Order: sequence, then C-alpha cells, then structure tokens
Amino acid sequence: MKDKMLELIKAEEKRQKEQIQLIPSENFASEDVMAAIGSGLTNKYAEGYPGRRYYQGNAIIDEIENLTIARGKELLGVEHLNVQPYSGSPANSAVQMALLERDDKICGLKLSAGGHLTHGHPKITFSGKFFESIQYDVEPDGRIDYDKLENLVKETKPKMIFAGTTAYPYVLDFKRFGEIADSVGAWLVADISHIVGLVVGGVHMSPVEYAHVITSTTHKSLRGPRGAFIGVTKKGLEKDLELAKKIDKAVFPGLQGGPHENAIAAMGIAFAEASTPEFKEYAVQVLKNAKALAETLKKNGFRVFGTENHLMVVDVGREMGKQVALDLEAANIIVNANTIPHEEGSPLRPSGIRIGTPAMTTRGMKEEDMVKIGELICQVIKGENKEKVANEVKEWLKNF
Ligand code: DSN
Repeated sequence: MKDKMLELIKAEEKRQKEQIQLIPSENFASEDVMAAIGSGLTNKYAEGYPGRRYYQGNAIIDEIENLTIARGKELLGVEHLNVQPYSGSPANSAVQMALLERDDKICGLKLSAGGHLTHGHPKITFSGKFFESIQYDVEPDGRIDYDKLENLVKETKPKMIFAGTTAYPYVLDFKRFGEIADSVGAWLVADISHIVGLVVGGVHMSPVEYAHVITSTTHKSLRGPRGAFIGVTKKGLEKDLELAKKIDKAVFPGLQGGPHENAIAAMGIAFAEASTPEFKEYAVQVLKNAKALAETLKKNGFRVFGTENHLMVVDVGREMGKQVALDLEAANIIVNANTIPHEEGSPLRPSGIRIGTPAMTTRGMKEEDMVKIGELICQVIKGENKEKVANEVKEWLKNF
C-alpha cells in the first residue's frame, strides 16, 4: 500500500505549483539542491569538523563540507565559514553563545518593526531571556533612523548589535551600522537571511566590510536548502583573533550535534549556482518585479511600505491582515499577515500583509506578470469572487 506520507508530499508539491507563492522568505530550490537533500548523505553521522570527526568513514564527507566552505567563502568574501547551523535561529544563537555572557546587552530591530525573534526579542526567546534586550524601532515611514539608533547605542552600550530583518523593505546601510557598532566597541552581526541572494547577486550592499560576523539562512532568496551559515569577516578577526574558533565551538559542541551533511552538500550546490551570471539576472529581476508589484498596489490606492528590495508590507486596513491573507489563500495567492510600522492593531491581528517576489521570479515571472498579480490581489481585496480568481490563477500558472 502506498504510504499516505508520500501522497501528502505530492499534494504539497502540487499546491506549490498551483498557487502564487509570495511569501518573501520562500523559494524554489533547483533539482540538484533537492537531489542532494534527498541523497545518501542523510545516512551519515559526522560530529566535529573536517579532519576532526568523532566517527570513522568521513573522508568523503570531509571533502563535501570543505568544498561547500570554499565555495561559500569565495562567494561571500568572508575569512571563515561555518556551514553546520541547522537553520537561522541556531546560527544566531551560536553567535550569541560564542560572544556574549549572560545578561550582556543585545540590540536588535523590534519584531513588530520587521526584526527577528533571535535578535533579542524580550522574554520569550533565548536571546531575550538570557541577555538584556535593547530594541530599536522604525519610523512611521517604515525606515530605520540611523541617528536615533546611534543615540540609543551610545546611551545603552550594547555588546552586540544585530543588523538584520524579516519584513524591512528598504536597503540596510551596513556602513552606518558598522560605524555605530564601532563607536561603542560592539560586535556587529549582519543577519542577511532575507537578502543574501540580493547581496551575492550584486543588487544590495554587502556587509562584509562593516560587520564582524554574518549569519544567514540558505533557503530564502539564495534558493538553497533549509540550513544556515555563519561567516567571520576580516574585520571580525581583527577584533578577535580567536573569533572563528569561538564560533565553531559554539555551533559544535556548544549547541548542535551531528551536522546535516545532506543540507551542507546542497548548500555547496546553491553557492555554485549563486556564482553564475543567471543568478545575477535573477537577483536583478527580483527587484524589478518587487517594484512593479508595489507600484501596481500603490496605483490601486494601497499604502505600501517599500520597496528597495525583494519585499513590501501593505497596509490593508486596521487588523485586517489575517482576513486578507485568508481571502487571498482562497484565491490561490499565498501571502502572510504582518504588522505594519507603528502598528495600532493587536500583534495577533495585524493590519498588513507581507509580499515578496523571489519565488515567482524563480518561476520565470517578469514585471508584466507582477502587474497582473497586483491586479488580482486588488480584485480579491475589493470582493471579487475568490473561486473565480483561484481558477484563473491555477490556469495561468501552467505557463511558468
Ligand atoms: N520565518 C522567516 C520569515 O518568514 O521571514 C524568518 O525566520
């Protein structure tokens, strides 16, 4: 009898093809990346690092991990790369474990302003429970005010500052972040999970000159497997010669056990793919598509935050974000509800939706397709029959 689980996997893959995927942190990995994930590498334990494993039988695994590291270092321009973090949250936790003592001050963008849980979100997270959290906000227009951030940092003197976001539609000024961190001797960690594909694609400023440490997931705009890396920059090593060792020790044995070598191999494939001219074209198109979609929504009267990158946040009415996201889902358009800058609704009932273009750009969509998506979104919000739109979407997506 066929395993129900295999049927469910097929059903989910079909869903992904038949709906417009606009969650900015999602994408479609290549067949080679998928093959690596589903390969025999999943069968092997490899605690430790290349050349220093706790189990035998790791000669090939060492080559695989070394190849991924070499490709990633070249692509990102970092001095040292740890490719073992299981995902973004473990990567950020490892950096904190490596460089902070309990109750040290950690500074990050507020979650409701487009930050991330692991950047010091108070009380309920590892980073907010074990460290003293200092959070900065965006202005009503959705942008970070770097002068305000500088004043906050000088007043509170955090030991670590996170420059990284999950729903920030503007360019991050890593140079300015670097100057602010240096003014108080803080560690600057650039979490580029959302924008890594744009950074290596050459359409967003790189943090490599300005941050000490760079963390990132690999499954978002980079289009790789679920996983993450931690990079140490030249500036990081100048601040602490032992930095690379401290990071490695925090990942293993500090926080994790056996690395997922299937994901590490897939990451190496994604790094090679991201080094190609085709990937640069994709990165350029992601931005063009985001602009075209944002403009269409603005023309239709929506207040749109952004965009200078791959995403935008759209005000859909006080506390209406979840309902709009549900209505769009019924029309085969997938977005997520999101707080808007200076949200006045309850965080559980946010007033916005977050929309991103990486996944549909990977499927080959261009600006004119984004205009169509924008029009479809507006039709649904304005009360068009959802089933009719759902059928139209399903048919249309057969072209991509
Ligand atoms: N869950 C990710 C996102 O959607 O942005 C952040 O970790």
